Amino acid sequence: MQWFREAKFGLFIHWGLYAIPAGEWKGKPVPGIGEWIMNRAKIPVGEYEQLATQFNPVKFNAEEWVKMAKDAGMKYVVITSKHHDGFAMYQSAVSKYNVVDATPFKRDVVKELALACAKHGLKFGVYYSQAQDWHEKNGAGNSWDFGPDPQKDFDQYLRDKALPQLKELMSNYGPMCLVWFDTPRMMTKERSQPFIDAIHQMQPACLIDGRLGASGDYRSMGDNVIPGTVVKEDWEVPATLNHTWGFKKDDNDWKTTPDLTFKLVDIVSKGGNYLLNVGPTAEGVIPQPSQDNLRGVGKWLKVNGES
Ligand code: FUL
Repeated sequence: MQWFREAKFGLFIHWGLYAIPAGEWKGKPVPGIGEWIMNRAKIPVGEYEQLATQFNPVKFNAEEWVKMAKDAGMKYVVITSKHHDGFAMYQSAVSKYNVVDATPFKRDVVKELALACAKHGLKFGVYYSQAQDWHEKNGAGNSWDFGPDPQKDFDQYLRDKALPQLKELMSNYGPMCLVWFDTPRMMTKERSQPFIDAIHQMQPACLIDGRLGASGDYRSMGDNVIPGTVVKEDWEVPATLNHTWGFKKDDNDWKTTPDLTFKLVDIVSKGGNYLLNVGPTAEGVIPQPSQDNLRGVGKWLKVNGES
């Protein structure tokens, strides 16, 4: 836990195919958070997966992202290796539905970011949606194509996709500081245990967040929720800079540098970590206001001798 307790401030990155529609489907805005567009608009798998053929973020530059995180005073980076839409942002032998095999881009985003973090001295971790996988007939969450969850062979999905993909992530990307699991629907203690075992066996130093399904190494607060009092355990607040995690072109309601700085100090003074999210565009660019506001926090930290 030592590094986590000292880190205090991290960069969360929600990036995937949902950055292409950016909150709009067939000319209509879709309400809600951007990375949920497939679910909110009930987009059939066959249609949604076509987005992969358009994913070509030519402006993606992992080093620039990592440098920005450093400028902000952040100490760790966590990227969506697979969100609920089921699309892997790394090369996976388990499923061809991934950024290297299914897109014209053909570059392993997780690898590039892991290397850039190692080069610049930041810790690196991955988000992995272990339960919801709207691309798979037995994954949780996609009722519009595959019917209600209780009728699915959820264990088949866990066995054949989620666990093997987690093992790939543990094997091929160097030291992971943490795995950020999420929305533990149907994740009983028994179903969570193989994930814990794999991580403990393959990377004993890797932390597990609080949303796997069994108790993790620290507590994950609700999205954007800062507790009012001191919390006894180690904890982290995942939060957005606007109102979405994945990029939405219409969401420009950015939190300001003073607001973010206040929240950081509030969280750190109560003993927690702040994991602040950016949603890069389909071209691979972190929206400029996000960059500016985060760098503003870094400047404050420097002036006040904290970074
Ligand atoms: C939520 C997810 O459903 C959101 O899409 C996002 O990833 C957030 C951090 O966690 O519960």
